[in-house]
This record gives sequence, C-alpha cells and structure tokens, in this order.
Amino acid sequence: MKTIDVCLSPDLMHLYDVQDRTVVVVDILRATSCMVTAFANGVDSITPFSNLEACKSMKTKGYITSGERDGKKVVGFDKGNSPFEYTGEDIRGKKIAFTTTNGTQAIEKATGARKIIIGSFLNLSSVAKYLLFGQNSVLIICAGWKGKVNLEDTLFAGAIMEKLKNHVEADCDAPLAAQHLYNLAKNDMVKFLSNSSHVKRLNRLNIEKDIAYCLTPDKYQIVPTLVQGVLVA
Ligand code: 3SL
Repeated sequence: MKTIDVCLSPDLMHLYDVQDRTVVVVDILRATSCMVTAFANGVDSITPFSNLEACKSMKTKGYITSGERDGKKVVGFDKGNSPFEYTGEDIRGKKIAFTTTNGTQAIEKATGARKIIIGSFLNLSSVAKYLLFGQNSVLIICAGWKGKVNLEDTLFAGAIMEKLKNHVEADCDAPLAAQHLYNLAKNDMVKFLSNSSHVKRLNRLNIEKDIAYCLTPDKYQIVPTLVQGVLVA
C-alpha cells in the first residue's frame, strides 16, 4: 500500500526523504492558491524563485514579476500575492516569475522528489485523484510561516488524508492529526481559522476576501506540476 506523510513545516524537511515520493506543496494563504488560480486563467507557466533579486531580474526576459514579502507586494513587481490579481485576461499565455515569503521556499525544499505538484483547496479533489491514481507514496509539505506551523496548510493535508484514507497508510501521526483537525473544521473552515495567525495577519492587511476564496474547495480541476524548475498546468 502507498503511504502518506505530512511535513508540517519546511524547517522539518531534514526528516523526510523525497526521492521516491510525489510531493504536494501547499501554501493555502496564499501562494499556491494564487498559482492554481493563475493556471485556471490561462497562464503559460510559473517559475518559482526563493530569491527576490533573481525573480526581479526575470522582468528583462519578458516575464510578469509576482510575489510578496511579509504579505505585501514587492515594490517594482507587476503583481502581488492576491488570487484576485490572477483572474484577468492580462495573464493569459504569459510567463510568471513568482517569489513569496514561504510558498516558493517550500517548493525549493521539495527538490529531488520524483514529482512535485501544487495543492490548494481550489484544486483539492483533482490533487486527491492525481495522488490516488499515481504509483508513488506521498509527502505533503506545508509551507507554514517562517518555519512555524500554520493551521490552514495542515487542514489541506487533513482533507487529502480524509479523501485517500482507504487507499494510503499514514507514515507517522502528522497525517492523522491533520485529518482529525480537518474533520473538526470542515463544516466552517473560515470560522475555524478566525483565530489563526495567518488569518489575523491578512486581516491586518485588509485582505479578508482572499481568505474565503482560498478556502473554497474544488473551484478548478487542474494540477500544476514542476517540470525542470518550471510549473506548468
Ligand atoms: O508566504 C507566502 O508564500 C505567502 O503566501 C504569504 S501571504 O499570504 O502573501 O502573506
């Protein structure tokens, strides 16, 4: 039987071996939700960067530069990190260079995995189906916040665990803990998360509408995949 594990923070990645696994990187608020939204709206590719200057330099190569630091759009970039910036015609067929505080760093930590895909509630069932029909065991990497654990990423891991529970075996207690949390939260995730650290952070930036959007399940049926350092749909 395939197994599933959950890395609750990128700082715990030294405990995990990814080479035989399909890795799902998740940053519900908001990096991976933005990426899924961008692909659903016709973007050609997204190149993730952990380094801000490297990302910025892609502007000269014709890329849209996107991302944030501490939740705020980077000065001089074309776009920030709200999913609503990735719903317009202006991104159709374009290449995006993307850097965020935690999400794109987590993608880098997945280097060496057999497959790397992008998860969010927006494409939850499509990701679950991809993992179910794939041959590899699974590791979900929760992006968290600067090494600390985030509830919303953990809930996504629990939702995947809940969907796959009859088909995968948990490697340790993290997937089981995530599943229990998700079952507590699933009927009203917005309310469940109202006291969470990242929701409070985003509320301080006046971007409450992003939160409800990023917690909407199954809006899109796509699974962004990393191919030679570039995300494609
Ligand atoms: O850290 C990240 O990758 C971001 O998604 C954080 S924020 O939602 O823009 O604050």
